[in-house]
Amino acid sequence: MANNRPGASRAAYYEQIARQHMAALWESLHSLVPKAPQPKARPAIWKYAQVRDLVMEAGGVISAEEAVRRVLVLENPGLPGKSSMTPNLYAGLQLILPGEIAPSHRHTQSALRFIVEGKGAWTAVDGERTTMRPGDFIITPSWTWHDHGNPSMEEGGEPVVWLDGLDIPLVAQMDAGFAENYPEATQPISRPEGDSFARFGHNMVPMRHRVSDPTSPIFSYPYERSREALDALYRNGELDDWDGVKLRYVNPATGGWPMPTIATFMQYLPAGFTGRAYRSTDATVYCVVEGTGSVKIGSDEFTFEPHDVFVAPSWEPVQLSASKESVLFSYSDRPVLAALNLLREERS
Ligand code: GTQ
Repeated sequence: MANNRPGASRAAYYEQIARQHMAALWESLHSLVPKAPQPKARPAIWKYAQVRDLVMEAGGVISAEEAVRRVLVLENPGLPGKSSMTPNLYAGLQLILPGEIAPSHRHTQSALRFIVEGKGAWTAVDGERTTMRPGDFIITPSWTWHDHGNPSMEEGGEPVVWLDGLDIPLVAQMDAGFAENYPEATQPISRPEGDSFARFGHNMVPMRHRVSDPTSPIFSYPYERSREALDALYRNGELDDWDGVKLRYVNPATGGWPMPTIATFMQYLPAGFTGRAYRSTDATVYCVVEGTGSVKIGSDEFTFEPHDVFVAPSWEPVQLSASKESVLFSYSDRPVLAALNLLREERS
């Protein structure tokens, strides 16, 4: 048999095999097994100044109760229709107005909340509420009941916006999504606010604590504490050429990542800092807390201001610069890459 059939004949052959649900690997081998990551996700930024009004307008479009979660999904322009920021991670801006409740439910997807604007709203997890303040990092572990609420205007409630980070695309890829609604709007409160922080937030853990859960037992990491640590380290002369001063959040019971599928970080860049280029196979979503500057991601360059959200896909070099002293929160799928021995990084 001749092994170099003309194109038309090859095409006919491909049609024949397609009818049997088969395909010619040799046509796609190079893209199925690339020499280096070829992310479909693109570097992108959401300027808060451009989206804030639209987020607030959502409050007039639908109530939190009807929406269940009133969120504008940030969709990577390279992943249209996928509700994804990166292949594994989701991002969205959630709004809760004074007096509203986002009803209790649970799902196998893990969630983080990074508070962007407004204070005083609460989220309840496992019978405990925590109050939100800008810059706080809050965890909703997989399969835990959670509801969000906001005191009424009379009680001093104000609109609160946070960035939701979830492993929705990863869980969908695994076909491992389960969810259910709680029979009431809010779950019963069984522990006073601050209980989990008292147990796990002070470099101590209860005497007979056994690690039975991969997610951190702390569910709120207050900004004040993280900011203070970064500040002290900078004053003490800690400054990495790539990262500035960068800390990762930990599960205090294990020293590992705070969530099984998502790593979180906070970093400080002094005014005038220009970082060197870094790339890694985890894809990272950044949220600017303080300051202004610019970031080069691959061949794109964006300027950033407080509350902007930007994304660095896998293996795109990232270079951060700060014109004013800046604080950046970020999250990535690093625990997944690391667990599967697929984490590679390069500091150049
Ligand atoms: O707050 O539980 O942005 O279930 C997407 C799915 C938020 C939430 C999102 C969710 C939630």
